[in-house]
Amino acid sequence: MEENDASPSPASRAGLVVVANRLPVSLENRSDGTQRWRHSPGGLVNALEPFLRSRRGAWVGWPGTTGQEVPPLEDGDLHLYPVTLSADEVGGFYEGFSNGTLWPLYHDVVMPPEYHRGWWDTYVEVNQKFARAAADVSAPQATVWIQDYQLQLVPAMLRELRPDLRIGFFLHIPFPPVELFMQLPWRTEIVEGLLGADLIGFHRPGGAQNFQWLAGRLAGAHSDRPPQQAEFHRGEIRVGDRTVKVGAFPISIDAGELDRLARRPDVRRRAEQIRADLGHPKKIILGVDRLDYTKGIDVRLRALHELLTERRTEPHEVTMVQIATPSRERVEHYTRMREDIERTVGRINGEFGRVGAPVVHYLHTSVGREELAAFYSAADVMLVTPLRDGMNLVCKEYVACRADLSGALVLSEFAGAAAELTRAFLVNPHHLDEVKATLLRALNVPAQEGRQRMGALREQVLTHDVDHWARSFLTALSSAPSSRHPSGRPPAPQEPARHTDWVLT
Ligand code: GDG
Repeated sequence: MEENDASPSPASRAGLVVVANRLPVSLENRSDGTQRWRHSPGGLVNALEPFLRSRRGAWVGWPGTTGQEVPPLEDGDLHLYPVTLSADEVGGFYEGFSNGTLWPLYHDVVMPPEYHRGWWDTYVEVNQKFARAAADVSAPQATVWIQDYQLQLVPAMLRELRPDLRIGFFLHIPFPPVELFMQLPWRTEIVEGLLGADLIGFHRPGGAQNFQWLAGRLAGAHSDRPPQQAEFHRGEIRVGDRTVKVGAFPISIDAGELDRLARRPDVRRRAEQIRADLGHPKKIILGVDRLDYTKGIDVRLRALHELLTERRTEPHEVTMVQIATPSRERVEHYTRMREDIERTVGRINGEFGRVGAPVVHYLHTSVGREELAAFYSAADVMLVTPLRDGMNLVCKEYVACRADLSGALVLSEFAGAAAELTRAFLVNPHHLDEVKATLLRALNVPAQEGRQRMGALREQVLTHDVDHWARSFLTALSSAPSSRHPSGRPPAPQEPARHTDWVLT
């Protein structure tokens, strides 16, 4: 990567800009005092980076270190524009308001959200920083695509700074039911922040509907204007002289790339090696998640524990691998959840494991992409049991790795992906007996039924990939009515979308 000393000159400003909490790379301080950039894994990065790179765009985000000015840099075809944050800002904005307030609130309050005025103040200040950075890096009339719950105030702040821009916002997590959102002391500010966009995208139509209703109720509520300022119609919200489009755009993965990766001979050999290392069990069950309380890792462990206790399955027949990628380790709910999960793993292995043959292999680590594809290829049953998940990319990744149509997917009804992957073994993760029965069905599915199910799942995943998602969003954004573009219409995406079946609610 090449580093530049200065902020971007007008010539190097980008026509397509992604603004996200994190850059697709992190700057790491090493023990020898040197620094290095590392690619950071995660749903959002996996989804957007290839798309943006192919369009020579810019990415604005936090580089992962605190209190250190990091100059803009070029990473091949991608222009990276770091936003510097202090340790206090990370504490209040990221660990506090984003992950201690918004994350649990938007995930059905599966943990109690905390409301602190100090966190909110920092969230406002940091959103302002991101808005200024996006204003600096965007070419005249550029398209700016703001990502996710950490940056919900940026659309309105950016519109204030740069009314010439075309602004899109996509929420990667669920938008909550109205009665839960109404708990938020700063609900009006959040709704008004989002309404600065020309297009607001959600994974599911339900999220878009919830937002539309709230916009009608809350926009303008703190001003002298009469309440109910925003009027909404199907897929559109009128705010003063502007029209904001709202829609559902279910995100996906680079399915073709993963399909090819999983077919590679070295990845297949590694999958066989994993089976051998596990002692050639009859069935391998796999879980892959960020270690997060929304993902229902505890649910699947409890289900397995009860099935073993009731002798409905035998320890020599099944082996479970749980890859739990470290996540948000400074947030209190996460430390407690990790202790609970690790206690349950220890209990299962203590009661049912043998020397050299634990029942659950628990890896608290992040593995490389090829290794992950090998695990997906080795697993007979993939267990995806979130209590609530905006979409969930892991289940789609598993399907993309099953070219021979083997394998079975158990999927929570509360993941956004369940609306598309209807031939999975769908399950209510709050109903433990149902999880147990469904896991047994998946472990014992007749070969022909299994192949039919996997064939249907692959059809959906391979034809609705991340490229399709991004194009659908940008096409909708380019056609969204815009009130203040002084020099005419903003540029359309470089190529026409292959599909435009995005859903208006
Ligand atoms: C948010 C929303 C939505 C995980 N462990 C490793 C690894 N991963 C990769 C997976 C997958 C990604 O991380 C996780 O994506 P998910 O979608 O499952 O979940 P979140 O991180 O919570 O993502 C979610 C998503 O945003 C996109 O909109 O679907 O609902 O919560 O890609 O493969 N990758 C590697 N090693 C690991 O150990 N290489």
